[in-house]
Amino acid sequence: VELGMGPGGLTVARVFGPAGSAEIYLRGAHLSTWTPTGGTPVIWMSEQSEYAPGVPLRGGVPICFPWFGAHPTDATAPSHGFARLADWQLAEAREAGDDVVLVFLLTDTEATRASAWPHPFEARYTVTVGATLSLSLRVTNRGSTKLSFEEALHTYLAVADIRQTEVAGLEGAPFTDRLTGPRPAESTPVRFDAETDRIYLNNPATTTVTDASTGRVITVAKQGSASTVVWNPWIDKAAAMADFGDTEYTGMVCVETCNIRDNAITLAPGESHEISVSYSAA
Ligand code: TA6
Repeated sequence: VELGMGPGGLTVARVFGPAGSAEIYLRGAHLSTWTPTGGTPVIWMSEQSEYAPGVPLRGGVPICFPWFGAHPTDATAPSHGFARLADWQLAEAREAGDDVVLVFLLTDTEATRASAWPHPFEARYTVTVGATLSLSLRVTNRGSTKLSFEEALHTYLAVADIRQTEVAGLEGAPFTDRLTGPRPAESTPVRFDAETDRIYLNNPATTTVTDASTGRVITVAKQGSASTVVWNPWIDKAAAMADFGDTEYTGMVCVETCNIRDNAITLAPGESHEISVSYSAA
């Protein structure tokens, strides 16, 4: 593991393990790339991503915490919470067999307490880089009152052609489409031919992302997560984002491991909760 200076002057931890390599920016503990040794990148990053203070990276694994989407009451609060804009501390970096394990920490600050979310907390994010990529976020309530929050590992997965990609594992589960509202369960895997923004609640399922154009299957296995979001911005929304190339939507799909909305987490003082997910590509 080496710490270096990345674009925009951001500090980045570069991991070169025997079984896989990765880069994680301390800003947001934001993993931007993971490549199994001998394989091709599994995590997608936009060529247009900004690397400036106050602007989240576009791609990789944004940590959405302590709210998902717009803040419920404060329109000036950042989309998807403050964690992905905060500077996390790299507390540990060690080898474990063929894997490299990194631990990042974030605790409440004057700014977060003054912001739309005045709660003492500790967040511990463990990244295990190897032939698979494992991510685990453990949040502890450091306050004296109960603490409720939303969380998401908002992962951008790389595909060769979204039009030949399907996400399986959610068949039979009802969902809410952010564009058209509650929808009945479908019996077939999710396929993409337009902007897709689906929230599946109360659903612990492992999903697979199959890109028929290359035959690659990415497995997304999660624990401690009751919600899954599947998102592709498609043409118009991609064109509307300055940090998203107009044709880049064809090369990515977000499969997000979350606890949001009805699945938000509530912790008693001193209590912790862990959400984790592992990715493997074959
Ligand atoms: O996870 C899907 C979503 O909520 C979309 O609605 C879209 O807003 C996306 O997240 C990206 O959000 P961001 O704030 O990172 O641009």
